[in-house]
Amino acid sequence: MSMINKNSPIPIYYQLEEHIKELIEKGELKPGDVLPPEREYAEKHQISRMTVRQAFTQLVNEGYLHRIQGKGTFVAERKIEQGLQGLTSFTEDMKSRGLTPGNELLSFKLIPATLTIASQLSIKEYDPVYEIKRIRLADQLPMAVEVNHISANLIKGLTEQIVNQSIYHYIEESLGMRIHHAAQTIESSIANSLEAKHLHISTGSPVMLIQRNTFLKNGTPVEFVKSTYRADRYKFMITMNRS
Ligand code: 16G
Repeated sequence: MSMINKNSPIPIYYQLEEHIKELIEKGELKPGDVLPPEREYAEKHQISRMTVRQAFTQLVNEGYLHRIQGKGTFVAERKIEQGLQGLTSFTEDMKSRGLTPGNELLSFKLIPATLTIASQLSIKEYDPVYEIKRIRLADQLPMAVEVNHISANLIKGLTEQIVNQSIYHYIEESLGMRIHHAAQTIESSIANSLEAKHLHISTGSPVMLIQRNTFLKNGTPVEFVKSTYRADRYKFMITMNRS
């Protein structure tokens, strides 16, 4: 029996959309499952293919489904929800979700600070900084591309081995410094060809660009980081109190 009620004032595409969402939420349709073709849905529910396409498009836009050219429409991976209340590291975030954090180190260099980096880190132009480019993985899937700049005079002894694990862990546990607060901006953007390659998405796909300046208690900047997150794998959550 079709769950579409043609006499309802609720648009048919929306009823179908809600029905598919429910199947995904109940786990009857799982990430990676392919959906029956639009034609099949249209025949089964006696509705037009245009209506089915409209429902699919909405679900793609909301991140429930994704299309692969020539292959079909698939159930997307669930988005990782990150709270914005606590100041956490990528490694901590993934572990707290039961996912295995990983890194693919793209480059690790000691370079002289440019004027922009120097002003972000409150150091002098040409002072030594570590520039660390990493792909951040969760259960081996790429989530973000991250470029950190860290003052080498403040955070001493960083190595490739350390940055292949957790930078925050090294700063706090090995150097005994306390990361205290951060200022972060989040904006939407689209992936350039290099980011797209690293994140396994097409050039021009939506991404979230996050910039974080992190400080010690006395206000000394610890890092200046630009992260590009896959918008289809991540969402941010904030709880707000009305005073
Ligand atoms: C997160 C932080 C980044 C920090 C990194 C440390 C965001 C947007 N950025 O990715 O600023 O450098 O964690 O991670 O959350 P790690 O300790 O695992 O190396």
